[in-house]
Amino acid sequence: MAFWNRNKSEKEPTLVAEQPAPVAVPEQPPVTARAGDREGETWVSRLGMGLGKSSAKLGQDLGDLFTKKKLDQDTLNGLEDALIMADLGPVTAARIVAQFSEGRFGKDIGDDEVRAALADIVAGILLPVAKPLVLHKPGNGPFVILVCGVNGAGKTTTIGKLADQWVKRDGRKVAIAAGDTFRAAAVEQLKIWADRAGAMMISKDTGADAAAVAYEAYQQAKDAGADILMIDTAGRLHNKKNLMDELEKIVRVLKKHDDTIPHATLLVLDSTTGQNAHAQVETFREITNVTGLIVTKLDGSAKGGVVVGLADRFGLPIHAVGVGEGAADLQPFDAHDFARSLVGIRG
Ligand SMILES: Nc1nc2c(ncn2[C@@H]2O[C@H](COP(=O)(O)OP(=O)(O)O)[C@@H](O)[C@H]2O)c(=O)[nH]1
Ligand SMILES: [Mg+2]
Repeated sequence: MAFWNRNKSEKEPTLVAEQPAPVAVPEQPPVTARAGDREGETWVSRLGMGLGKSSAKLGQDLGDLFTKKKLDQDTLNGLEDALIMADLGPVTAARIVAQFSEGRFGKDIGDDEVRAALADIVAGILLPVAKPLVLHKPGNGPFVILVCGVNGAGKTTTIGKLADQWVKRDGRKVAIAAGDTFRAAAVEQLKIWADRAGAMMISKDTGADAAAVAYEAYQQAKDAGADILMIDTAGRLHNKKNLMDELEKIVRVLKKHDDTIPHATLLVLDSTTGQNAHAQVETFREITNVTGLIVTKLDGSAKGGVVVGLADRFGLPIHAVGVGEGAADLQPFDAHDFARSLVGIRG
């Protein structure tokens, strides 16, 4: 089956700069509503509105650069700067500019043609990674998904959205394990999502061993006949060693049940952290076998271009993107729509 798809009471160190992340689970749109059902609004337009922050700047820069004249080196340098400013990263920006100038250098080129050409090039980078998460039913146990990422990236929210969609849209039986055992509020937040989705929630007391939660959750999910088990984890560990130890232990104990577990390990990245997302991918790949990405907060990000750099550099599948806080705001990642939106092509 193809899935297209804080109340910070204490100060805790993270891998990235602290960012305000209210813990409150927002009001949901009606369960049957999808982003596309909102009046006159498709998820792409929602992405467009959000990416507006990224594309407004890039769009403006492109407009200033290309005023119907021959494509020269100065303009290409300006284009490279504009792409870097839009968070695509220097290596990817240089690659795009090189491809763009091919066959166009010294020729007259207008604004629309520039946007269309750039959208094509960006889509070409994104297409290979725009892959749905493919679920299967392994033997008699659930399909196990380990969800990792730094504090505030959107792990818990993403798990809630996935659960909601898989239960309500696909009729799957979903279990969720509260592997972020640091704070009661973290478990509570997950429970609200699980209850709303109609998913089974498996948790232990605050401070419990996350690996023990994961180990027992698998057995309980299996006994209950769950199709999917998602394991939430903490990203607020004190340093990389702690993070590594905890995730490794979770994976190790899961493998005692079955060597093929976890079947997927998703890294959740907050697009508003821009280039820092690269460091997060590197760190988590050292720690665990990341099989795919989910990029969140594209609805309000001025740094959506980072997605292009991530795709270009790591080639990891991007399964879905977060475009809001509601259950319907997790959407399949569409390479062409994203590319067009980024360079400011509407509709
Ligand atoms: N606008 C927006 N907010 C999001 C999105 N995903 C998560 N959030 C918010 O980001 C904050 C942190 O999310 P959370 O799931 O608690 O992060 P975690 O620490 O990784 O579990 C919460 O306020 C979420 O509502 C998204 O796609 N768009
Ligand atoms: Mg969380």
